[in-house]
Amino acid sequence: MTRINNFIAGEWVLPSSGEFVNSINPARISDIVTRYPLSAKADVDRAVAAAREAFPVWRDLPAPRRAEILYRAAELLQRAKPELAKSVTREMGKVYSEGLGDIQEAVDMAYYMAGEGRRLVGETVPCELPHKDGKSLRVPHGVFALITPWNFPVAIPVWKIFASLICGNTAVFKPSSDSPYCAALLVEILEEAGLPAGVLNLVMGRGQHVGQYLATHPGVDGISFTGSCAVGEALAQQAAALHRPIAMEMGGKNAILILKDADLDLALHGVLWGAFGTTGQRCTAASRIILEQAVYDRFLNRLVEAAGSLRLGDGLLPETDVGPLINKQGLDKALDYIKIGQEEGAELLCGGLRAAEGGLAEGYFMQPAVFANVQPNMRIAQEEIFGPVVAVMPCADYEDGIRLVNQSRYGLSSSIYTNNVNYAARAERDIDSGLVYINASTIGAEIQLPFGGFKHSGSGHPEAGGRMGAIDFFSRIKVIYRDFSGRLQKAQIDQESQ
Ligand code: UN1
Repeated sequence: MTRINNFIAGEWVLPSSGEFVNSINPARISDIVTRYPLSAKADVDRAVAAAREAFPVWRDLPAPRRAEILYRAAELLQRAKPELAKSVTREMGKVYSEGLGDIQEAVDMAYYMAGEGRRLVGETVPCELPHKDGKSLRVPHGVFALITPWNFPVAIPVWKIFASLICGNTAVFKPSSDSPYCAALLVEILEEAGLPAGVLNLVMGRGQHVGQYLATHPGVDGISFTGSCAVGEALAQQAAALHRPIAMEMGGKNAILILKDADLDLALHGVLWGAFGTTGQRCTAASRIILEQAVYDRFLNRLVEAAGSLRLGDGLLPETDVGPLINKQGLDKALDYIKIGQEEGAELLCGGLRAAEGGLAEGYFMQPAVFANVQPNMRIAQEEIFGPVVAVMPCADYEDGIRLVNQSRYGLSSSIYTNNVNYAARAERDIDSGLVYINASTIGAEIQLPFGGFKHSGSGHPEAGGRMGAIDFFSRIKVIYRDFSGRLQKAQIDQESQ
C-alpha cells in the first residue's frame, strides 16, 4: 500500500490538513489501494495560485511546443498501459480489458490533442476598408478547474487536461475520491513528460469541500465538470453568477431501440455490452431496451438467459465478465432501484440481488438485473441508476419506439438496431440525443468526434473532438483589426469616399 500526496507547483506535497483516507478495491474491500489526502481549502488556494503563476509562461509557449509534451505523455502512457490498466481495475473495479481501453483512450487523446497544437486555427477575412485586415485568434481563458468522476479514471481526466493545456490554459485537477490513485499515476506521467511546474496541479479530497471550493474560487476562470446532474446543475448556477464558462457532462438514461427486422444476435451483444459493461456504470450505459412487439418475447428470453450467465468477479481475473459496483453507496442505490421497480409493478426476470457466493461477499457485487413490462413513466425507466439494471419495454412500431427513446429528461446516447435503411436514416434525425448509434451499442465513442449530451445530460459544450468540441470550449476567440492606411477610417460609414 502506498500513500499519495497532492501535486502543487511541481512538487508532491502533504495536505495542509495532514489527513489521509483509504481508497479501496471495490472487488475486495480489505485491499487498500492507497491512502490519499483529504485536502483543505488552503491546499486549493495554493494550487490555484500555482496555476495562476504558471499561466503567462505556458500561454506564451508556442502551441506546437506545448504539444511536444503531450506527445511524450502519449508514449509514456502507451508504455505504462498494462500497469495503469491494472491500477484502474484495482481501484474502480472495471474488468482489465476495459481498463486497457481506458488507457488507450488517454493515449488516443494525447496524440489527437498534441496534433491540435498545430491546428489551433482562427480565420483571416477581407476587411471592408482598404489598407486594413482582420483576423480571429484562439486564446486561452486562464486557469481551469477540472472535476472528474471515477468511472473512466484516466480517460475522462485526460479529455479535460489535454484539451485545456493544448489551448494554453493551466489547471487544477480534482479527481473523484473513488479514483485518486489513478489520478496520481496520470499526473506522474505528465510530470515525467516534462510539464512545467504549476501547469497542472492535483488536489484530492471531498467534492463538497474541495471541488465546490475550487469551482467557485476567485482565481479560477473556467470549469469543466463530469458527474451527477444535481452537482453539475448547482455548479452551473454558481458559475453563471460568477460569469464563468462551465462545461458539464452529466447523467443519461440511454435507450436501445430494436426493430423487428434487426439482426437480433448483433443486438443482443450490443445490449449486454451497453447495459452490463463497466457494470452499467457509464454515463452512456444502455438502461432502457425498447423492443418492437413482434420480437419482444423472443429477444427478452435470450437477454435474460445471457444476463444470467454473465460471470461476476474481480476484474483482474480473465474469466470475469462483470466487476463490482464502485462502493457501498453505488451498490445500495442499485439495490434500492430493484425494490422501486418491483413496487412500481415491473417484472424482475433475473438478478437484482447482492452477489455473495465464492469470494464475492468481500466486494460490492450485484447480479445483473433485467426488468420486463416496464412502463415508460416508471422511475426505473426515467432515473439514472448507474448499475447493472436494465428496463425492457415494448413498442408498437418505429414511431412509437422513437417516442419512447426520446421520452426522457436526458439525451446522451441512443441506439437503434434495424436493417431497414430508411428507419436507420430517419433515426439519425429523429433521436434527440448527442450521440446516436446505428447497429451498435450506446457505448464506444471515439475521441476525434465531440462527446456530449442534449437536454439534462450536458451543457452543450461537448468534450473531445477538435474545434467543434473541446477546443471550442477551452479557448476564447479574440479578433484583431489592423489598419495600415495611416488615416482615420470608419467601418460602415466610409462607403462613398473610396
Ligand atoms: C461514459 O460513458 O461515462 O463512449 C464515458 C464510451 C467511452 C467514454 C464513455 N469512450 O463508451
